[in-house]
Amino acid sequence: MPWEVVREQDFIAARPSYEDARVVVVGAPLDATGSFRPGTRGGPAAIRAMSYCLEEYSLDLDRDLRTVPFHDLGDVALPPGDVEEGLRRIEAVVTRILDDGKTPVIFGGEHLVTLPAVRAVARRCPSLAVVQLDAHADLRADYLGVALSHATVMRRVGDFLGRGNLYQFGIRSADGEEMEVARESGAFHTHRVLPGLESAIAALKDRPVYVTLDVDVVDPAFAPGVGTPEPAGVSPQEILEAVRLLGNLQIAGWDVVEVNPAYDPAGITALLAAKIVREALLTMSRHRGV
Ligand SMILES: [Mn+2]
Repeated sequence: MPWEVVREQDFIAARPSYEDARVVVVGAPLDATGSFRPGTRGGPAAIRAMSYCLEEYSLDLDRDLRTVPFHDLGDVALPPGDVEEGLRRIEAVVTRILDDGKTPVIFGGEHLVTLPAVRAVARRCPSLAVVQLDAHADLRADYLGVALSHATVMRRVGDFLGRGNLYQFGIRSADGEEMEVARESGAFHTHRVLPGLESAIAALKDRPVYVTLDVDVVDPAFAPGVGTPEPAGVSPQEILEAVRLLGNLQIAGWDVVEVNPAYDPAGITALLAAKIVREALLTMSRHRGV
């Protein structure tokens, strides 16, 4: 096998068969470059554990997750201490999922996991747009002299995809240099998510889209379990509405990153992430006619 994965508990309603799945969930528990407080390596397991708090049925979508053929592959085995090798392994696993004709949904892990995932998806979808829902611009050229970091990840994505293909929403933290770079983004909307997204939907609807959802876009009152909380974020209702809106697009890949169970004593951040994933799986599959 070109990959090595570690399997424990599945996300709720995942099917045992990889072969029959149209969508494949995989964990990427990277926890190496967080700039404030570590713990994201526990993110995928926490999201899976809290998924059992939810119904399979979505009242808002009137659809049941048990009707969606998706598989939970487990977590990519990442070698401690070697970030670049970890990124290579994530890219290899996502590439394999895509080569098998399936859509990847990635659980972080820190935000840097988006880089190899987008690389893999963009190879198959040259006209790819990336939608980022995040408190932070993540557009730094480097962080303390290091190019690969959760604080630089969207700059790196823009470097190879073209920054005009990057659509950013909910941003409420950046430095002056990042704001200069942000002008080159296809869209850069601060503080709120929905109004900007509604105005960008027309530009996005005819192209493949990769969604990267950093849970710190949600206010720390609702999502305290993140590496770098930022006050004054959006509500869970707003982010879930955004997820359902994005589900109308041609989704080529999706990630939910930065869940940090070390700072999530009640599990509410992982629970919100699990609900985001459920709604994403249901909306993606509706579009794909599954
Ligand atoms: Mn962030």
